[in-house]
Formats: sequence, C-alpha cells, structure tokens
Amino acid sequence: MRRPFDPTLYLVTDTELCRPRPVADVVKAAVAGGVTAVQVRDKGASRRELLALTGAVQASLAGRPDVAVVVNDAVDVALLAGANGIHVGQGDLAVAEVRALIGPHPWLGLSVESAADLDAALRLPAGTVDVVGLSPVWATPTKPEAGPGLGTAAVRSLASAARAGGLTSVAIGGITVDRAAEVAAAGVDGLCVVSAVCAAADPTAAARELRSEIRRGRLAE
Ligand code: TZP
Ligand code: MG
Repeated sequence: MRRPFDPTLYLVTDTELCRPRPVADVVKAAVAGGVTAVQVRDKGASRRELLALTGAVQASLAGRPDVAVVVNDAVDVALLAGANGIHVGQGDLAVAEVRALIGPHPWLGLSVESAADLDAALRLPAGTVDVVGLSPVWATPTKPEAGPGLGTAAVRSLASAARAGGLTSVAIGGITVDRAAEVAAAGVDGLCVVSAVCAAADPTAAARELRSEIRRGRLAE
C-alpha cells in the first residue's frame, strides 16, 4: 500500500545539526509544529546505523501515519525499514534500477540540479520517479558541494515543467523562514529544509513559522 506523501514541509535530517538532541526527538517536535514528511539522511552513518536511525524516527512517529518517512540513498535500508520512500541523487543508482528494487508502492524521489536532469526524469516511463527535488535553490553551508544555486526564477520554471509532466516538485537548499514564502510562491509543491529545523533551538516553533510562511507564499503565487 502506498502511504500518503504530503510534501508541503519536508524535513531532511542532519544528525550533527540536531546534536545533542537525538534526531528522532527533533523530528517528533518538528512534526508537532507542522512538518508533513521526513527524509532520514546521514552521510556519516553506516548502513547499520542508518537502519537504526530510521527505526527510531519511525517509532517517534508511530501515532502519525500521515507523515511519510523516506530514506536518503540507501535502498537496502529503505526496504529493511519498510520506509514509505527513498530519495536518490544523480550519482546514486539509476532511478529505473531503484524502482525495480523497491516495487511500485514506495515514493521515489530524485534530486534534479538542472533543466537537463529534469528532462531526463520526465522521459522515464510513468511511475518511475514520483518526486523531484530541485536543488539547490541557494548555495548552502549544509551541503557546500551542491553548488551556487538555481535561484527562484529557475525553480519556478522547473516546478512548472515538473507539474506538467505529472511529477511532484520540492525545492531544497538555503531555505530559511525569511525565504520560505518566496520559494512557496515559485509554484513548488513543497519546501525541504535541513538547518532551518535541525539547527533551531525550538524545532516545533521553527516548523510552525515555516508553515505560516509557506501559506503566505502560496497565497501570493
Ligand atoms: N541537497 C541539496 S542542498 C541540501 C541537500 C541535502 C542541504 C540543504 O540544507 P539547508 O540547511 O536546508 O540549506
Ligand atoms: Mg545521494
């Protein structure tokens, strides 16, 4: 069964930025404030640690079946955890291969860094990719190698092409409370944040403010 996936405010976890708080505690607090989906991402973790981390996040959301839990990169971990989805980058396993491994139900997200990346995703058979992560909107210290940033004008045109092709779009990179309305107004289906929530002193309040800015941006769209 395909679980719901609401991309409105999509939290991507960073274990270092959450410290000293456990990631699962930050996730639970952020969901109480309005985070609608969670991606478990930890580039420094072993597969075994990532599986344990995913299990802890799922346990912290036991009462929230409406919040999808997605695993970054590790298809094996996503399958073992029974995650609701998997997100891969351009340098990971090809999405056709990932879809063959996971079957039809889990949500499959793909990072898209250019119009060429999006065109390639749109040419795939329907049902291969579900979600494209337009990345990065702005340069960000959270992922310095992500590059200089697409800017919101490019994000707007990519989001529109994604929607026309039946794909859900989310934007990531450098999104703060101050910039959330501008990104939401660019027509994406959701905003992904890492530091805006993981590094916040109060993740519940941070999520609440982001949701309010997303509402404001959508009204201005
Ligand atoms: N992919 C592209 S940018 C990024 C990822 C994982 C990090 C975004 O982090 P932040 O703190 O929301 O700018
Ligand atoms: Mg990757």
